[in-house]
Amino acid sequence: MNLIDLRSDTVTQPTPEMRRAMAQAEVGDDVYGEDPTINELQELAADKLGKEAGLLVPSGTMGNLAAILTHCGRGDEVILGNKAHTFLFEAGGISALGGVHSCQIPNQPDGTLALEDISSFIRADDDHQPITRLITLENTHNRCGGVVLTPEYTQAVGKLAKEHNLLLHIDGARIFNAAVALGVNASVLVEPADSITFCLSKALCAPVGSVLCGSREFIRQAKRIRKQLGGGMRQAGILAAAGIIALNTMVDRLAEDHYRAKCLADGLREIPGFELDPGTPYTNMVFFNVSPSVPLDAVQIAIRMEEQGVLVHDTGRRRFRLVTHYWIDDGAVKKAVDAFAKVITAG
Ligand code: TLP
Repeated sequence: MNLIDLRSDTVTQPTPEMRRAMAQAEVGDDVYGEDPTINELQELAADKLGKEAGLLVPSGTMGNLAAILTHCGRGDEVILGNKAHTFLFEAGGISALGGVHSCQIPNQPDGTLALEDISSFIRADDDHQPITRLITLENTHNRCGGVVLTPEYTQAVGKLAKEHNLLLHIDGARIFNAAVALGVNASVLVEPADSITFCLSKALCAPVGSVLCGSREFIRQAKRIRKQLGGGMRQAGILAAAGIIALNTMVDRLAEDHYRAKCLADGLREIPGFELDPGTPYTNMVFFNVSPSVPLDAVQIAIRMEEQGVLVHDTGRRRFRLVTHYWIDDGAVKKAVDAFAKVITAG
């Protein structure tokens, strides 16, 4: 039985075109900067994001970590949201490995950090306090429901950062989902940022990899940090080959994932006891709660869904996140909704 996997867009498999390109990729030793396919990908990525240079890293987590460790020294502070992926799901790497102090401020439901909150948490020049160095945003914002940050908001944060001599990093793991949802170029969304990480291995379907982009000087420094973290890869052009296909062919089609997320949400809304988050979905994620009237909790529902051939991710005792992606077609959406209805009716 072919499983329908709605746990994340990280589960996407490379397309046949990617597998062919990977088999034929010209490669070299990238620690010497000699892998032509990686060099091509890095230039393409930087170009798409309007930055001077790019650096292939094995994961989004390493991209964020390398960026923050490049921007901040030990004891410096980064302002980030209390629902930021870097705060919640990156194993505390910035503090464990970089000695970077995090100042978490509340994420608003729309994924933003209130400008007045950011301002009020910028430290005074005082020996008792860490030095505020960096602000980090996330676009799309995963735990806030896959919501999109607008160019206007990001510009406002960039302006605030400049006024206080701070740097701005964007965790843009799904920046192309945001760009497609807003109908703008991704470069517009990251223009005020000093650095940005985006992932090839999520909705863009490449098997491995993220790219960190920024100025040439920033990337030169980040490359050394990547080496320290053990992320200097060798003939990884095999991976970059898939990344090039991802950037060239998989971005515009993200609109299909967003459409299918809407269809999925419309179907789930009809199931008694399913309470969809207001506004969901914004991009490719559907978030909902299961009301106390349903006798099963989220783990029990997930187990029964797996028996029906559908993998789903519980993000709380009565909460789910479902993610659409390239390998979820219209039929899969229908089967998933039918399976949920069956599981809930059977109790
Ligand atoms: N997110 C994963 C899980 O870790 C939660 C997912 O399934 O969504 N930034 C954001 C906004 C992310 O959502 C993720 C992955 C990352 C960074 C980290 O990327 P990887 O998994 O490549 O380290």
